[in-house]
Amino acid sequence: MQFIDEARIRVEAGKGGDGVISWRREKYVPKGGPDGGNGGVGGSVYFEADPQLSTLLDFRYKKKYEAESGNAGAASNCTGRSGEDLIIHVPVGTQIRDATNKHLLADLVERGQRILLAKGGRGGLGNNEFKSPTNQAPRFKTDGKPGEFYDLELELKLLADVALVGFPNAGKSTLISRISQAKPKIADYPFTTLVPNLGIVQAPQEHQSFVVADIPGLIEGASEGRGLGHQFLKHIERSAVLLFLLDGTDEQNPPAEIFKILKKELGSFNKELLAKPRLVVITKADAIAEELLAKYAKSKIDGKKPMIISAVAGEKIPELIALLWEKVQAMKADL
Ligand SMILES: Nc1nc2c(ncn2[C@@H]2O[C@H](COP(=O)(O)OP(=O)(O)OP(=O)(O)O)[C@@H](O)[C@H]2O)c(=O)[nH]1
Ligand SMILES: [Mg+2]
Repeated sequence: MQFIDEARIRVEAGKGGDGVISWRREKYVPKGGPDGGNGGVGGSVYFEADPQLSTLLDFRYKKKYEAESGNAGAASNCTGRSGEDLIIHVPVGTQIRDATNKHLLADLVERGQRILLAKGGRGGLGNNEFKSPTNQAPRFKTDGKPGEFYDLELELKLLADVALVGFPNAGKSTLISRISQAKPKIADYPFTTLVPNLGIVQAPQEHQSFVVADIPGLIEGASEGRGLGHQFLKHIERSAVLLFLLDGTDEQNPPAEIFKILKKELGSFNKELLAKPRLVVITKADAIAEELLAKYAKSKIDGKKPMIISAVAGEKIPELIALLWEKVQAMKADL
Protein backbone atom coordinates (compact mmCIF):
# COMPACT_ATOMS: atom_id res chain seq x y z
CA MET A 1 0.00 0.00 0.00
CA GLN A 2 1.19 3.48 -0.81
CA PHE A 3 2.20 5.57 2.17
CA ILE A 4 0.97 9.15 1.91
CA ASP A 5 1.50 11.53 4.78
CA GLU A 6 0.20 14.83 3.42
CA ALA A 7 -3.07 15.84 1.84
CA ARG A 8 -5.23 18.89 1.21
CA ILE A 9 -8.96 18.63 1.41
CA ARG A 10 -12.04 20.77 1.79
CA VAL A 11 -14.73 20.08 4.33
CA GLU A 12 -18.17 21.65 4.44
CA ALA A 13 -20.73 21.23 7.15
CA GLY A 14 -24.36 21.02 6.07
CA LYS A 15 -26.55 24.08 5.63
CA GLY A 16 -29.46 24.46 8.00
CA GLY A 17 -32.89 23.80 6.47
CA ASP A 18 -35.11 26.82 5.79
CA GLY A 19 -38.05 27.74 7.94
CA VAL A 20 -41.38 27.75 6.10
CA ILE A 21 -44.54 29.81 5.96
CA SER A 22 -47.65 27.75 6.32
CA TRP A 23 -51.19 28.15 7.69
CA ARG A 24 -53.28 25.79 9.64
CA ARG A 25 -56.13 24.38 7.59
CA GLU A 26 -58.55 22.43 9.65
CA LYS A 27 -62.15 21.59 9.07
CA TYR A 28 -64.48 23.95 10.95
CA VAL A 29 -61.60 26.26 11.92
CA PRO A 30 -62.13 29.24 9.68
CA LYS A 31 -58.95 31.12 10.27
CA GLY A 32 -56.11 28.80 11.22
CA GLY A 33 -53.01 30.49 12.55
CA PRO A 34 -49.42 30.06 11.34
CA ASP A 35 -47.99 26.57 11.54
CA GLY A 36 -44.78 26.74 9.46
CA GLY A 37 -42.04 24.63 11.10
CA ASN A 38 -38.37 25.34 11.58
CA GLY A 39 -35.63 23.97 9.36
CA GLY A 40 -33.45 21.12 10.60
CA VAL A 41 -29.88 21.78 11.66
CA GLY A 42 -27.14 20.96 9.13
CA GLY A 43 -24.83 18.00 9.73
CA SER A 44 -21.43 18.74 11.26
CA VAL A 45 -18.05 17.42 10.16
CA TYR A 46 -16.02 15.43 12.69
CA PHE A 47 -12.59 13.83 12.47
CA GLU A 48 -11.81 10.60 14.22
CA ALA A 49 -8.43 8.91 14.78
CA ASP A 50 -8.74 5.34 13.57
CA PRO A 51 -6.02 2.85 14.52
CA GLN A 52 -6.93 0.71 11.49
CA LEU A 53 -5.59 3.38 9.15
CA SER A 54 -1.95 4.03 8.40
CA THR A 55 -1.87 6.44 5.48
CA LEU A 56 -3.63 9.53 4.12
CA LEU A 57 -3.86 7.90 0.69
CA ASP A 58 -7.66 8.10 0.46
CA PHE A 59 -7.47 11.87 0.62
CA ARG A 60 -5.46 11.95 -2.59
CA TYR A 61 -8.49 10.64 -4.44
CA LYS A 62 -11.36 12.37 -2.74
CA LYS A 63 -10.83 16.03 -1.98
CA LYS A 64 -14.18 17.36 -0.90
CA TYR A 65 -16.18 16.21 2.10
CA GLU A 66 -19.66 17.51 2.79
CA ALA A 67 -22.03 16.79 5.62
CA GLU A 68 -25.71 16.60 4.78
CA SER A 69 -27.89 19.71 4.87
CA GLY A 70 -30.90 19.99 7.14
CA ASN A 71 -34.36 19.68 5.58
CA ALA A 72 -36.78 22.58 5.41
CA GLY A 73 -39.52 22.74 7.98
CA ALA A 74 -43.05 21.69 7.07
CA ALA A 75 -46.66 22.50 7.86
CA SER A 76 -48.18 21.54 11.19
CA ASN A 77 -45.12 22.94 12.96
CA CYS A 78 -42.96 20.08 11.79
CA THR A 79 -39.25 20.70 12.18
CA GLY A 80 -37.21 19.55 9.20
CA ARG A 81 -34.99 16.54 9.58
CA SER A 82 -31.43 17.32 10.72
CA GLY A 83 -28.59 16.60 8.31
CA GLU A 84 -26.43 13.55 9.10
CA ASP A 85 -23.06 14.33 10.63
CA LEU A 86 -20.04 13.30 8.61
CA ILE A 87 -17.23 11.50 10.41
CA ILE A 88 -13.94 11.47 8.57
CA HIS A 89 -11.55 8.73 9.66
CA VAL A 90 -7.83 9.49 9.72
CA PRO A 91 -4.78 7.60 11.03
CA VAL A 92 -3.69 8.19 14.61
CA GLY A 93 -1.06 10.95 14.55
CA THR A 94 -2.83 13.16 12.00
CA GLN A 95 -2.54 16.90 12.44
CA ILE A 96 -5.16 19.14 10.87
CA ARG A 97 -4.35 22.71 9.87
CA ASP A 98 -6.38 25.50 8.39
CA ALA A 99 -4.81 25.81 4.93
CA THR A 100 -5.37 29.56 4.76
CA ASN A 101 -3.59 30.61 7.97
CA LYS A 102 -1.77 27.37 8.90
CA HIS A 103 -3.32 27.33 12.37
CA LEU A 104 -3.31 23.93 14.00
CA LEU A 105 -6.95 22.98 14.47
CA ALA A 106 -6.48 19.46 15.79
CA ASP A 107 -3.84 16.90 16.58
CA LEU A 108 -5.37 13.46 16.80
CA VAL A 109 -2.93 11.50 18.90
CA GLU A 110 -5.21 9.08 20.70
CA ARG A 111 -6.97 6.07 19.25
CA GLY A 112 -10.63 6.82 18.75
CA GLN A 113 -10.20 10.51 19.57
CA ARG A 114 -12.94 12.53 17.86
CA ILE A 115 -13.17 16.26 17.31
CA LEU A 116 -15.79 18.56 15.87
CA LEU A 117 -14.20 20.48 13.05
CA ALA A 118 -16.96 22.22 11.12
CA LYS A 119 -20.28 22.91 12.73
CA GLY A 120 -23.51 22.50 10.78
CA GLY A 121 -25.64 25.59 10.11
CA ARG A 122 -28.65 26.35 12.31
CA GLY A 123 -32.06 25.77 10.83
CA GLY A 124 -34.21 28.75 9.84
CA LEU A 125 -37.38 29.65 11.75
CA GLY A 126 -40.85 28.94 10.45
CA ASN A 127 -43.57 31.56 10.59
CA ASN A 128 -45.11 30.03 13.70
CA GLU A 129 -42.09 31.28 15.67
CA PHE A 130 -42.96 34.86 14.83
CA LYS A 131 -46.49 34.77 16.18
CA SER A 132 -47.09 37.46 18.79
CA PRO A 133 -50.06 39.21 20.39
CA THR A 134 -49.74 41.99 17.83
CA ASN A 135 -49.13 39.76 14.85
CA GLN A 136 -51.25 36.65 14.75
CA ALA A 137 -50.47 35.95 11.10
CA PRO A 138 -46.77 36.59 10.49
CA ARG A 139 -45.78 36.22 6.87
CA PHE A 140 -42.12 35.73 7.43
CA LYS A 141 -39.63 33.02 8.11
CA THR A 142 -35.84 32.83 8.05
CA ASP A 143 -33.51 30.73 5.94
CA GLY A 144 -31.13 28.15 7.33
CA LYS A 145 -27.57 29.30 8.00
CA PRO A 146 -24.69 27.93 5.97
CA GLY A 147 -22.46 25.37 7.68
CA GLU A 148 -18.84 26.12 8.52
CA PHE A 149 -16.33 25.20 5.86
CA TYR A 150 -12.57 24.88 5.76
CA ASP A 151 -9.74 24.17 3.41
CA LEU A 152 -7.52 21.86 5.39
CA GLU A 153 -4.03 20.48 5.33
CA LEU A 154 -3.71 17.03 6.80
CA GLU A 155 -0.33 15.82 7.90
CA LEU A 156 0.40 12.44 9.37
CA LYS A 157 3.21 12.36 11.90
CA LEU A 158 3.66 8.84 13.12
CA LEU A 159 3.65 8.24 16.82
CA ALA A 160 6.29 5.78 17.80
CA ASP A 161 8.05 5.29 21.11
CA VAL A 162 11.36 4.59 19.43
CA ALA A 163 12.55 5.74 16.01
CA LEU A 164 15.45 4.09 14.20
CA VAL A 165 17.97 6.49 12.75
CA GLY A 166 20.77 5.41 10.47
CA PHE A 167 22.42 5.44 7.08
CA PRO A 168 20.90 3.31 4.34
CA ASN A 169 21.92 -0.34 4.81
CA ALA A 170 22.65 0.13 8.52
CA GLY A 171 20.32 -2.74 9.34
CA LYS A 172 17.25 -0.82 10.53
CA SER A 173 14.71 -3.00 8.78
CA THR A 174 16.54 -6.15 9.78
CA LEU A 175 16.36 -5.08 13.41
CA ILE A 176 12.66 -4.22 13.33
CA SER A 177 11.89 -7.54 11.67
CA ARG A 178 13.87 -9.29 14.42
CA ILE A 179 12.18 -7.56 17.36
CA SER A 180 8.62 -7.21 16.06
CA GLN A 181 6.13 -8.81 13.70
CA ALA A 182 6.85 -6.16 11.08
CA LYS A 183 7.98 -7.61 7.76
CA PRO A 184 9.76 -4.84 5.89
CA LYS A 185 11.78 -5.46 2.78
CA ILE A 186 15.46 -6.09 3.54
CA ALA A 187 18.22 -5.91 0.94
CA ASP A 188 21.89 -5.10 0.58
CA TYR A 189 21.36 -1.93 -1.41
CA PRO A 190 20.68 1.56 -0.04
CA PHE A 191 17.18 2.98 0.23
CA THR A 192 15.40 -0.32 0.39
CA THR A 193 12.95 1.24 2.80
CA LEU A 194 11.04 4.01 1.10
CA VAL A 195 8.29 4.59 3.63
CA PRO A 196 8.20 4.32 7.40
CA ASN A 197 7.13 1.03 9.00
CA LEU A 198 5.88 0.58 12.50
CA GLY A 199 6.51 -2.50 14.61
CA ILE A 200 5.19 -3.43 18.03
CA VAL A 201 7.84 -4.80 20.35
CA GLN A 202 7.06 -6.98 23.35
CA ALA A 203 8.57 -5.32 26.43
CA PRO A 204 10.46 -7.35 29.04
CA GLN A 205 7.52 -6.68 31.32
CA GLU A 206 4.52 -8.91 30.72
CA HIS A 207 1.57 -7.40 28.80
CA GLN A 208 3.59 -4.33 27.93
CA SER A 209 4.80 -3.27 24.53
CA PHE A 210 6.23 -0.31 22.70
CA VAL A 211 6.19 0.90 19.12
CA VAL A 212 9.29 1.20 16.98
CA ALA A 213 9.41 3.11 13.68
CA ASP A 214 11.77 2.05 10.91
CA ILE A 215 12.29 5.07 8.70
CA PRO A 216 14.15 5.43 5.41
CA GLY A 217 17.91 5.89 5.61
CA LEU A 218 19.56 9.27 5.97
CA ILE A 219 22.74 10.38 4.26
CA GLU A 220 24.98 13.40 4.50
CA GLY A 221 23.11 16.30 2.93
CA ALA A 222 19.68 14.76 3.60
CA SER A 223 18.61 18.01 5.27
CA GLU A 224 19.24 19.69 1.90
CA GLY A 225 17.27 17.07 0.04
CA ARG A 226 19.92 14.47 -0.83
CA GLY A 227 18.90 10.84 -0.93
CA LEU A 228 15.29 10.60 0.12
CA GLY A 229 15.66 13.99 1.78
CA HIS A 230 14.48 14.85 5.22
CA GLN A 231 10.74 14.67 4.77
CA PHE A 232 10.68 11.47 6.77
CA LEU A 233 12.34 13.07 9.74
CA LYS A 234 9.03 14.53 10.77
CA HIS A 235 8.01 11.03 11.76
CA ILE A 236 10.66 10.95 14.43
CA GLU A 237 9.72 14.35 15.81
CA ARG A 238 7.13 12.71 18.00
CA SER A 239 9.12 9.67 19.02
CA ALA A 240 10.19 9.55 22.63
CA VAL A 241 13.54 7.87 22.08
CA LEU A 242 15.94 7.70 19.14
CA LEU A 243 17.94 4.58 18.39
CA PHE A 244 20.97 5.26 16.22
CA LEU A 245 22.17 2.27 14.22
CA LEU A 246 25.74 2.48 12.93
CA ASP A 247 27.09 -0.14 10.53
CA GLY A 248 30.31 -1.50 12.04
CA THR A 249 31.50 -3.44 9.00
CA ASP A 250 32.70 -0.56 6.86
CA GLU A 251 36.19 0.54 7.85
CA GLN A 252 36.02 3.46 5.44
CA ASN A 253 33.08 4.87 7.37
CA PRO A 254 33.79 4.42 11.08
CA PRO A 255 30.70 4.42 13.31
CA ALA A 256 31.86 7.48 15.23
CA GLU A 257 31.98 9.47 11.99
CA ILE A 258 28.59 8.19 10.85
CA PHE A 259 27.16 9.24 14.19
CA LYS A 260 28.48 12.80 13.75
CA ILE A 261 26.90 13.09 10.30
CA LEU A 262 23.56 11.74 11.49
CA LYS A 263 23.53 14.18 14.38
CA LYS A 264 24.30 17.06 12.07
CA GLU A 265 21.48 16.13 9.70
CA LEU A 266 18.98 15.73 12.51
CA GLY A 267 20.04 19.05 14.02
CA SER A 268 19.64 20.95 10.78
CA PHE A 269 16.16 19.55 10.39
CA ASN A 270 15.04 20.32 13.93
CA LYS A 271 17.32 21.11 16.88
CA GLU A 272 14.88 19.48 19.30
CA LEU A 273 15.65 16.08 17.84
CA LEU A 274 19.07 16.32 19.46
CA ALA A 275 17.50 16.84 22.86
CA LYS A 276 15.65 13.54 22.75
CA PRO A 277 16.99 10.64 24.78
CA ARG A 278 18.98 8.36 22.52
CA LEU A 279 20.83 5.12 22.39
CA VAL A 280 23.69 4.46 19.98
CA VAL A 281 24.52 0.96 18.80
CA ILE A 282 26.90 -0.56 16.30
CA THR A 283 25.23 -3.16 14.06
CA LYS A 284 26.22 -6.38 12.26
CA ALA A 285 28.49 -7.67 15.06
CA ASP A 286 28.56 -11.10 13.39
CA ALA A 287 30.25 -9.62 10.33
CA ILE A 288 32.81 -7.37 12.02
CA ALA A 289 36.44 -8.47 12.04
CA GLU A 290 37.92 -9.40 15.45
CA GLU A 291 40.44 -6.52 15.61
CA LEU A 292 37.77 -4.03 14.68
CA LEU A 293 35.44 -5.42 17.33
CA ALA A 294 38.19 -5.03 19.92
CA LYS A 295 38.74 -1.45 18.79
CA TYR A 296 35.03 -0.60 19.07
CA ALA A 297 34.85 -2.20 22.49
CA LYS A 298 37.43 0.32 23.71
CA SER A 299 35.97 3.31 21.85
CA LYS A 300 33.39 5.81 22.99
CA ILE A 301 30.56 7.19 20.91
CA ASP A 302 28.28 9.88 22.27
CA GLY A 303 30.31 9.74 25.47
CA LYS A 304 29.59 6.09 26.12
CA LYS A 305 30.82 2.66 25.26
CA PRO A 306 28.67 1.64 22.27
CA MET A 307 26.59 -1.50 22.45
CA ILE A 308 27.46 -3.85 19.60
CA ILE A 309 24.55 -5.89 18.32
CA SER A 310 23.69 -8.33 15.57
CA ALA A 311 20.10 -8.52 14.42
CA VAL A 312 21.00 -11.48 12.21
CA ALA A 313 22.71 -13.52 14.94
CA GLY A 314 20.46 -12.23 17.71
CA GLU A 315 23.41 -10.86 19.68
CA LYS A 316 22.56 -8.41 22.48
CA ILE A 317 19.00 -8.12 21.22
CA PRO A 318 17.23 -8.80 24.57
CA GLU A 319 19.63 -6.33 26.23
CA LEU A 320 18.81 -3.73 23.60
CA ILE A 321 15.07 -4.20 24.08
CA ALA A 322 15.46 -3.88 27.85
CA LEU A 323 17.44 -0.64 27.52
CA LEU A 324 14.96 0.85 25.07
CA TRP A 325 12.07 -0.09 27.30
CA GLU A 326 13.77 1.58 30.25
CA LYS A 327 14.21 4.80 28.28
CA VAL A 328 10.68 4.73 26.90
CA GLN A 329 9.27 4.30 30.39
CA ALA A 330 11.42 7.09 31.78
CA MET A 331 10.06 9.40 29.08
CA LYS A 332 6.48 8.37 29.78
CA ALA A 333 6.95 8.94 33.48
CA ASP A 334 8.02 12.51 32.68
CA LEU A 335 4.82 13.30 30.81
N1 LIG B 1 25.81 -9.82 8.75
C1 LIG B 1 24.79 -9.01 9.07
N2 LIG B 1 24.15 -8.37 8.09
C2 LIG B 1 23.12 -7.57 8.43
C3 LIG B 1 22.73 -7.39 9.76
N3 LIG B 1 21.68 -6.51 9.80
C4 LIG B 1 21.46 -6.20 8.51
N4 LIG B 1 22.31 -6.83 7.67
C5 LIG B 1 22.35 -6.74 6.20
O1 LIG B 1 22.55 -5.42 5.80
C6 LIG B 1 21.80 -5.13 4.60
C7 LIG B 1 20.90 -3.96 4.84
O2 LIG B 1 19.94 -4.29 5.82
P1 LIG B 1 18.57 -3.51 5.97
O3 LIG B 1 17.93 -3.99 7.21
O4 LIG B 1 17.79 -3.58 4.70
O5 LIG B 1 19.12 -2.03 6.17
P2 LIG B 1 18.29 -0.66 6.32
O6 LIG B 1 18.99 0.14 7.33
O7 LIG B 1 16.88 -0.96 6.56
O8 LIG B 1 18.52 -0.04 4.89
P3 LIG B 1 17.61 1.04 4.10
O9 LIG B 1 16.21 0.55 4.14
O10 LIG B 1 18.17 1.05 2.75
O11 LIG B 1 17.78 2.34 4.81
C8 LIG B 1 21.06 -6.40 4.28
O12 LIG B 1 21.77 -7.11 3.30
C9 LIG B 1 21.03 -7.16 5.59
O13 LIG B 1 20.96 -8.56 5.43
C10 LIG B 1 23.45 -8.11 10.79
O14 LIG B 1 23.17 -8.01 11.99
N5 LIG B 1 24.48 -8.89 10.36
MG1 LIG C 1 15.27 -0.53 5.49
